[in-house]
Amino acid sequence: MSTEIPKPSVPAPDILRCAYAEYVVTDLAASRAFYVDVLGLHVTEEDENAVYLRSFEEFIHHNMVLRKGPVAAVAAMGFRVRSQEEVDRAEAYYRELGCRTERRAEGFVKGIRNAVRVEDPLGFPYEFFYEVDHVERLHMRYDLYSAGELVRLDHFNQVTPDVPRGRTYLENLGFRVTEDIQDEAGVTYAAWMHRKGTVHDTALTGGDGPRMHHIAFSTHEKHNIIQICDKMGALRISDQIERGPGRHGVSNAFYLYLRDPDGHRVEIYTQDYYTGDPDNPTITWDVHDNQRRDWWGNPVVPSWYTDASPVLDLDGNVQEIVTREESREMDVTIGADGFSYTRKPGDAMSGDPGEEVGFKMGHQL
Ligand code: XXG
Ligand code: FE2
Repeated sequence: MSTEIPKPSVPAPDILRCAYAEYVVTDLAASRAFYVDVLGLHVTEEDENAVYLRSFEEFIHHNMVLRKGPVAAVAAMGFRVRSQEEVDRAEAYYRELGCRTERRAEGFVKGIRNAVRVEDPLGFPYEFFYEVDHVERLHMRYDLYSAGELVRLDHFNQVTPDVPRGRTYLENLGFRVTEDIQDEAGVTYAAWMHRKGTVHDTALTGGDGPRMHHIAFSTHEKHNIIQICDKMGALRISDQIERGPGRHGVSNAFYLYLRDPDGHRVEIYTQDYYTGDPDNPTITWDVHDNQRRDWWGNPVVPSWYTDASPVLDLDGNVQEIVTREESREMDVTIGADGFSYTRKPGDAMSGDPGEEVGFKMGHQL
């Protein structure tokens, strides 16, 4: 078991939100075609090495950078902080944690200056920034609005072997947990945590890591997600639809997971709930509740549990992956047929509609 991450004596930086991610892609033209032509993200700027993309309602330079490189990976997960002083705080905070940090006045990517990047204690490349170019916010450019429009960056999702360890680290950094998945023995399989008052800015998924599970963009409505499915069907790229569409249990959001040309996973997500009050209640789901990840009870495909993108260190090398020691959600929940209910008959709360289903399914097995 890995050691606990201490709480630094200096204050944590005031993080506003997850703001952008830098993805390394092996075929820039193919990735551009996916994110721009299929998903409709808007190009702020591009050159032969990189494409800078933003969502419909964004006013900062970008939410995603696609950078051409030899190995498909994630180079940075960017968080916007409240002021430039908060970038200094982030630097001091991670230095006290003993993490490698790098400050660049000119920024690491176009449109952002005076940023700090760190190799965080879980092995993820976090960036903290405030100074950023403002660009046209397209929110009322209905002349550009597509039927599957991606309107905001919503969250990141990170794979890490020891979820409670990561949770404590992120709580010390100022994140608040909104939901988690546990079993009867107290093993935590996943946790969702936020800064911006939604269900999450990032989530921890238990597994071999550090790896990036997905980046998620939101749409205004559920029908926008259905349109993305229809469009991908019409383009004959339905094999890039990995999971969904569906309704999540955790977060209550409507969702769809896609795989980009390099296999990086992107989630399309809409209509979770407000969590900004300090006493927002945390929801704990039983790992055996088969509606926790899909409210309609549809099974999660194995690739969703096993696949994720490598992350890079500050030199651009792939971070070494540490194996999860605790039990894996896929092993405790998916039967050979992929449809088995693992909640024991009678385990559901009385009055829970799942009780009857769990009972019936239990008899079928
Ligand atoms: O954003 C999310 C997710 O982390 O991608 C997955 C919200 C909920 C879920 S889950 O599959 O647990 O319903
Ligand atoms: Fe997600």
